[in-house]
Amino acid sequence: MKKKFVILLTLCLVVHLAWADDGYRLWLKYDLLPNAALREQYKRQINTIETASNDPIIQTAARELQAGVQGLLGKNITIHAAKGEKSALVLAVNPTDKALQGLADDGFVIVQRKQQWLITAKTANGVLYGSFALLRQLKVGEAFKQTSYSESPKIRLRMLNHWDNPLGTIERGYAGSSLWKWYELPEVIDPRYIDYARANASIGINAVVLNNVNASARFLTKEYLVKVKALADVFRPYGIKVFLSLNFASPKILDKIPSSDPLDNRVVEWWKNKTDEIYSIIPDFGGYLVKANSEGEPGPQDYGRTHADGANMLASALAPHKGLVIWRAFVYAADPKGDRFKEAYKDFKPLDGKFASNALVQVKNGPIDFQSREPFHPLFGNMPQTPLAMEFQLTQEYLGFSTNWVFEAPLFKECLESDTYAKGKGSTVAKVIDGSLDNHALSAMAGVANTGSDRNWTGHTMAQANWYAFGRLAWNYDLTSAQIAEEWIKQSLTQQPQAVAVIAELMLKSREIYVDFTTPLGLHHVMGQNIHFGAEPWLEKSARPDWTAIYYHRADSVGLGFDRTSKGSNALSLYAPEVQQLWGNPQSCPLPYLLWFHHVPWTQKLSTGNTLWDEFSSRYYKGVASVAWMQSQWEQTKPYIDQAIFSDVKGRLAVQHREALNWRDACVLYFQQYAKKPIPKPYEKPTRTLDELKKIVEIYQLK
Ligand code: GCW
Repeated sequence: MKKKFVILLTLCLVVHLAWADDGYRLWLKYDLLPNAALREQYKRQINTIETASNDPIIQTAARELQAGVQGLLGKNITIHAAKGEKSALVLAVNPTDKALQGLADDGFVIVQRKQQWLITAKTANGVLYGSFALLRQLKVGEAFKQTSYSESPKIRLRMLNHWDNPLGTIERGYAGSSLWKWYELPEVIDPRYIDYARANASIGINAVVLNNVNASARFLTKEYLVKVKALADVFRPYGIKVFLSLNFASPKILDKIPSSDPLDNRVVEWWKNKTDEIYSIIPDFGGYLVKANSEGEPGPQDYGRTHADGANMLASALAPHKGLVIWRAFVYAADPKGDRFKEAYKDFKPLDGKFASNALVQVKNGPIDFQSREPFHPLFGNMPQTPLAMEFQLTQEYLGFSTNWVFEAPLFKECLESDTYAKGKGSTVAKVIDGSLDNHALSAMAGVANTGSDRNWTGHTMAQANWYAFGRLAWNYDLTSAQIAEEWIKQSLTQQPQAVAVIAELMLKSREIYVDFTTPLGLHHVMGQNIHFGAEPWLEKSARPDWTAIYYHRADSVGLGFDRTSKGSNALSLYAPEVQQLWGNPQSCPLPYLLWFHHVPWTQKLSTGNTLWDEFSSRYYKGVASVAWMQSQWEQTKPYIDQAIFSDVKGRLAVQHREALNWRDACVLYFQQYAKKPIPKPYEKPTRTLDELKKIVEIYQLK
């Protein structure tokens, strides 16, 4: 009896282990393709992998294809030198190939010709991306319909920004600690570094900034540079360049130079020597990312110099090595009477045209700070002489950390598709970023990484899709959110059509649901002061006025919202006239942006037919109900999803529901004090009091 029980238990465990999926493999699962017909078709077509090149990147591509084909098709295949055999998958770099004309260096062509598959590109990187594209096609279970298929990335530098600190913590990281084990490096190479590189390469990411923009000067010491080199060596065969964030006061901190003034020769010399040293260790080092004169970080303004002075000093140290300086525009002076919305514009607009040719200015998608919805940043379209890089945040600082399910592709696309009207209709933010609007050769899109040491990389399994979506959109921002969601689901979770449809719908609605139960109608920055997932609309005092909630929502007995028209801060005037027209009139301003630009009376009738108060408070109730809907929809996927992932997401949805209720009750009760109106029918008044909710927030804030 005992023995039988043990056998049964062991069996259960084996079955469980074989079935359990911990999310580690992301979208790179090479399990046998369920579609047998397709499998047989590809099996006939692919016998060997041929490559004439010893280039490490081509070798990476060949090995990845080998692993992929073996797993997906269940067929052993070998890699060997080019022989021109039938049914070979041939990898070739051929810059003069006519088929590649007009494609970017990283672009590729996949051709089926004379019973061969050819992946051709101008560079080894292109071949790598082509190989991953072929694998993607296999993984999603589709055959190539065309005999010739090509892609070319729209953005040159597709980069992740890690906000990782030397001691292993991550600023705004919700998926464990840093992936980089600084203490063990350079001697110990965690195999996870390789899987990280594979994941990035598979979606076209070709650059990473390893450390936090609130940078420790320590990263520039010899001791750390050899650690950075070890990572650069791992990433190089995956086509990924390494960058570092720097502390602008490094000359002072590290070598006691009495100043860090960018126009002081000792400082110029210091950066030149340091940069030369870095390149002697890492010859293909990418360059520097800089947060300066922002939130207490040092910078050129400490010496009465401009951001351009600072950037150009570094740019000239980097230029002989073809390195880049990426200078962040996230700056805002603490002015109680001002409007933070306008700060970056005020500092940077006058500097347009003053940056060196190897400098880019990196701008967050919106003017405040990665809120669940922001209008596009007014610098886009207003600095035509400067290549502007986009900064999106993948880590969900203001989107519910890793307990809320928010698919960010719609948020990214909303910004990229916004029209700046800088050169007339169609001057989208995407065209500013990709350099096509103003003819810039440099272009970059950065995502603040959401990765960490959690086994599934991103804490919430669904947040893997944000990493994936970022890479895919940086490569091709014309992909739709629906396409990206479907690709990701089919590669990561399931190919069962009904489950794919259910999950895709959840993903596509998730961001709007989050907006509804947190900050509807353009409300913004009313989250908890330290821990940014809870509501704290009553926050009146902080170290700076623009870190409070009341600075932004401006609730009073008349109404709600920040007047940024000419009667208010006039931030609207920073945009082109067409944009001003779109957002400037409270009667016609699209509801998602209403409270960003207008102080609207509680009693004003909106386009929905409801008054502001009724619409606003109803959104919170609808948002909570939508989370309950997400929970019930998720149940439907149970038969088709790995059980470990199913249960984990189910648990996180339950947490999201609890948090949504907290947001709803806190905001509805708080703002009701100003609106002095009843909760609209058919909704019930919250059963908790405002004081009770304040207590909950206090507990979360660890006050
Ligand atoms: O949103 C704020 C974050 C800070 C961050 C800063 C920035 C790295 O709360 O944690 O610091 O933005 O982007 O520099």
